Amino acid sequence: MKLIIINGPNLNLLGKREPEIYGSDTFEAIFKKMQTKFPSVELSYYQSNIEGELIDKLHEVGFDTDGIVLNAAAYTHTSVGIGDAVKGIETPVVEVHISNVHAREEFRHTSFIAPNAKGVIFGFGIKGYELAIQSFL
Ligand code: CA2
Repeated sequence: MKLIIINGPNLNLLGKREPEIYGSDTFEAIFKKMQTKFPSVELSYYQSNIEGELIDKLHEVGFDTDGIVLNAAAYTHTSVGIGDAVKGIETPVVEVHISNVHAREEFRHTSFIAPNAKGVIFGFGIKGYELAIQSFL
């Protein structure tokens, strides 16, 4: 099973700032733990702060990967382009958010991805990525 985790803007700062919301582990450390936890999964990881690069990556992997775990971060709430890309590809996408976006500001309650996602996981911290991987297994 081939899965990819795609993280959007500012998630490269995980473990470096705002640990009370996003935890204190870097994504590199989290990713290594997930590789150990799911040895049968060919797991890869991509992060970009640039909307178009995220869209290009969705197009690149969206026809020959078994599943995409997508935390588009702030673009979740703003990007028609990423929403359209998720709609346009074949690979199922599980949308993940570390925080409970529905317990935060109103603008975080909207997602351009959710209508075309297989499912959405939010509010379980970093565990949400593992839950998303499990949902594909
Ligand atoms: O809860 C999530 O996973 C979010 O996708 C995170 C986004 C936020 O805009 C979404 O509404 C919810 C923000 C990611 C910023 O990540 C940081 C990590 C550490 C330090 C600063 C920012």
